[in-house]
Amino acid sequence: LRQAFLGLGSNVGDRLRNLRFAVHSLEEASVVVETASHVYLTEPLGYTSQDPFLNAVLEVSTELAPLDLLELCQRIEDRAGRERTVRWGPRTLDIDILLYEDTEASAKYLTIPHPRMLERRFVLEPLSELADELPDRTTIDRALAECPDTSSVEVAGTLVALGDIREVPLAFIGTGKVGSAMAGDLRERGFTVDAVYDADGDRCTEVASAVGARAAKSEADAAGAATVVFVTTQDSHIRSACERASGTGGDMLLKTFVHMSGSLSLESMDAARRKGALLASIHPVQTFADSVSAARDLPGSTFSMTGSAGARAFAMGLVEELAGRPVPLADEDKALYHSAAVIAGNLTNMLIGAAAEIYRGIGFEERQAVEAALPLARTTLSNIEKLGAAEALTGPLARGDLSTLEANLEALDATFPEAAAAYRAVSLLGLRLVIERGAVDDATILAMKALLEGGAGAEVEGAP
Ligand code: A4P
Ligand code: MG
Repeated sequence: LRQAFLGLGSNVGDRLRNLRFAVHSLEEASVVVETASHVYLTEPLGYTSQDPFLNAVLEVSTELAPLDLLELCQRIEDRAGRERTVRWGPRTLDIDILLYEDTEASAKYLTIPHPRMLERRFVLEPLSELADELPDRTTIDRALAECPDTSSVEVAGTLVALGDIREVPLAFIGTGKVGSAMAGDLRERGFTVDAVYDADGDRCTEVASAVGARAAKSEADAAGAATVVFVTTQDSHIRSACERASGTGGDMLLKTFVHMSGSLSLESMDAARRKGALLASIHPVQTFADSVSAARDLPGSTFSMTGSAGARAFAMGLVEELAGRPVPLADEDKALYHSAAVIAGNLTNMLIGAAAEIYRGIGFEERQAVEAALPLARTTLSNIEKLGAAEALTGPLARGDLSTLEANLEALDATFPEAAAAYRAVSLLGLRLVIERGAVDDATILAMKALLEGGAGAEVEGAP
């Protein structure tokens, strides 16, 4: 795949819609839009008695050769209804090839880099967000400093929406813990929550009045007037909710769909994407037992974000407004990302549960069992925080204590085989930490490994 930068411009009709039409049409043609700059409001250059432009720059990856890419861009311009009347005059959509790999070439129909880009602040400003240098190694910052153009070029918003992020009408489909917490929190921060929808009508009315929004009658009704549609249903309902929300009416080319699932990729909202909507997902790395704690814990959380190019700048802005810490994530890594959260959160819970069950089995009261297990878990966490996982490791594995290890396994095999299996599996993983600590000799590590791999009842010959 080849890397290129495209300059977009529009000053006729619904300018933002035209820029988004370009993004959508490029993606339909298998040009991958990797990143998008902010959208800039710019004073017309050249033929100046025309309306201000919106300009943006896209970084794309493509298999198309330069001339084929040019032809595609011109086809998209034509489909956007551009009429070539006045040179440098008004246009619904202009797509210029600014850079293509490190190419420097001039032919009859195509010059790369774009011949007039250095004289245009409306190209260089957005380009400077995405690229560092030109093929001749001049930095973009340098080109900007030397640019003779003094016309006004101002950030106007993102491809999601222009203007103040707080004035963008939002809708929430699904008002469970995270949806209602998110809607409530955004509303408190001065955002505009236009509508909420929940299949449970009472819940819908209740949350709607709590966040000062309209209680919508259907997914499509909720999405109707919104620019950004949060699909905050259970994961298993995201796909169908999204299909219903984008099924009827409304111009999807002006909407962005956002889900907050930790494990689903953006593909789950494909119904909206096919109609031209931008997609993003944001996911707080946090556990929520109820709505109240969700609202309290959202700010300050780390949020992973994935998104189609046009939606990323907006999603980032949103997380920052929530006082969260955004971490960009590749969409295809979503399942793996989620598995880490399950291991750190849920599996820890399950292991503490197993420990408490063992205590109970040997006569501890329920309360005594929990009181025994929790302080140990807490100290372990704070030691990991202070010393790192390897240095914080204690116990038979850390000491290379084969006989205790063997006694543990034998006792568990006889009374609680599931816990024995978990003990073996987690300890095998933990041998990395033992090796990292470097306090146990290789032979003992091998012997521990054999013991752990042995499974229930396996005979292990002493140390090798
Ligand atoms: N061409 C040569 N090299 C390229 C290239 N790297 N990318 C040829 C794209 N096209 C290239 O372009 C004319 C011919 O340039 C094409 O047929 C192609 O073979 P066009 O898009 O058909 O005509 P145009 O857009 O009217 O002319 P041009 O020269 O592309 O105009 P520009 O340079 O795009 O300027 N002010 C603000 N604030 N913002 C703007 O976006 N745009 C223009 C148009 C004027 N003022 C503006 C803006
Ligand atoms: Mg042009």
